[in-house]
Amino acid sequence: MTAPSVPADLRHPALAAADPELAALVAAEERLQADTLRLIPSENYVSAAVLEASGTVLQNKYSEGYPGKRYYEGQQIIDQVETLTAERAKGLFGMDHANVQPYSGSPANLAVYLAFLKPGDTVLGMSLPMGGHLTHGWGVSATGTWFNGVQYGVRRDTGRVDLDEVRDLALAERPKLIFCGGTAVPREIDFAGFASIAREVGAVLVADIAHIAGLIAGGAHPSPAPHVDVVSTTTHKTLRGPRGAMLLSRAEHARAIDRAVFPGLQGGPHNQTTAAIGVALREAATPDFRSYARDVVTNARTLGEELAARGFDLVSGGTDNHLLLIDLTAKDVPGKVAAKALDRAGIVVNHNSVPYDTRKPFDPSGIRIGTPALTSRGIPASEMGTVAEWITRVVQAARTGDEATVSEVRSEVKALMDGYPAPGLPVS
Ligand code: DSN
Repeated sequence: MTAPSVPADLRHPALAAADPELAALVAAEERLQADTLRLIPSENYVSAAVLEASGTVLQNKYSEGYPGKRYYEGQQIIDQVETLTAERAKGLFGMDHANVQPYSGSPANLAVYLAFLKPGDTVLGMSLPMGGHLTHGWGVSATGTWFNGVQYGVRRDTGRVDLDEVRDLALAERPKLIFCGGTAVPREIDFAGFASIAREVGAVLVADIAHIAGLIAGGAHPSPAPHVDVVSTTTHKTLRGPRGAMLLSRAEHARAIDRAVFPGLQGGPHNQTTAAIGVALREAATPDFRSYARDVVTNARTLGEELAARGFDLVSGGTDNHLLLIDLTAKDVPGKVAAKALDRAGIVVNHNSVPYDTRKPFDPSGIRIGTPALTSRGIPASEMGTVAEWITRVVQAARTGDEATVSEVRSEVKALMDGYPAPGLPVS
């Protein structure tokens, strides 16, 4: 992917003419994304083609229902857009059925509950502070309020999921639904191991692959397809598509999933997003994307080694995927203080709870970082030592209040970013 060399203020002429105030904000965000080292593992840069598809006239159409069975007329083209995108999703992920209408990951997961559970039924998922997602049955989420959420975690000594513990919980609680996957899981997910437990207790197994969908598509993480009943994923993380989601399933669950998404939860699908998902799926089926997925993992692994060599405490000791979870307790800096200092230095991460955290979720002990976005810029593993050194200097500066170092790093970050233009963004 190459970045267009159009100045930011000329890229959206109609917007600039109609609403200069918002156009200026868009241009400023473009500048920010161009100039900073974006390490939030759930973020990425989409291609110019995905951006274009997201802003098309497809957004003008209502199309409640599914191809061939709509509640509105005029679907000659929209049906084709949705069918093409769903076929690409099925092919790429090797599942029988694809629903490409969920608005995002949380609605997609809620649709899974609606498809298979009644209020009060038991769901087994990874707990949020251990790396899971709100919608895997965590208390403050609707999924932990309307359903009986039972949660597994990671072992204190390894930082990894213990399938014996998951099995014991499943046998004791007899969940109807089991989620595997999460939002702060640096290690490979054992889909076969979870499937064996789900079979034993008669539960529906859902793989939430939102974070690793691009790695799976690119062959850099094992696929859940042979093992699970349902796959839930967002489309905008490692998969590098627009903000959206998909539910894939075995044929026998297709009707339940479709009915849960519409009319169960949603109205009209966002057709411009569907098209952009289709574009991203086409991109993800290319050899270039396979290289990208491999490079994401190589970069994360290398960055992890460089950070560990500088005394950082990585949850589980490292990573198998795109993500690193770092416990800053030994560095004597709270995660949020470090994350804010890194942000001032042009390195964008998020503060994050670590397993068994003694601090509160809004002021936790850790930070979470990942390599999908920097790899989309083509930044190679040979630069990960530099990135680790910046993080080391800024975390130290955060502890001592050394703003001069923070500013110094910001200039160095900008210089490196100028050498690696980001997809879809202006280069000047
Ligand atoms: N908010 C997403 C993340 O950052 O991982 C999960 O939904």
